[in-house]
Amino acid sequence: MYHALSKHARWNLNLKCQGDLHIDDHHTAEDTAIALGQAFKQALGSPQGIKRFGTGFAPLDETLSRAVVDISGRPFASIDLGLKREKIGDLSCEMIPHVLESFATSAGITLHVDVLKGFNDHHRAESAFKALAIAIRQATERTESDEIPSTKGVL
Ligand SMILES: [Mn+2]
Repeated sequence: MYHALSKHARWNLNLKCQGDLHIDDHHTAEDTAIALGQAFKQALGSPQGIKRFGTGFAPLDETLSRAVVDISGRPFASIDLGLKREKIGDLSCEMIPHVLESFATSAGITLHVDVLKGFNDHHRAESAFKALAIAIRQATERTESDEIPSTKGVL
């Protein structure tokens, strides 16, 4: 899913993790998301001249996901993926929204991700990350202006 995110957000991502999978997948999933959020924030730098808002819709066969992002400096996440299985591969489904929440919190962005329809949990998770990638790519696009995109002048 990180691969789908980085591919479609057009990031150059190289992620290495030494986790504690002998216990479970919680820290590996959560802490990579926190690190990714921090790296995103650092790579973006000043929000001067970015679009700030981004929306992404991604279908995967019967599934459709929507992600809406605001590079706001206000960490908030509302995630509804509606996953029903316990696991996808070796990853606990409960960790998938947790990854998105952790990423949003550490990146300091407002993020809403909803799977609008779909039956297959693998499709639901994958399309959610693709929708997020599209939304982030749009929000971080540069505009002609180098203004901070906020009426308050700060983000
Ligand atoms: Mn946790």
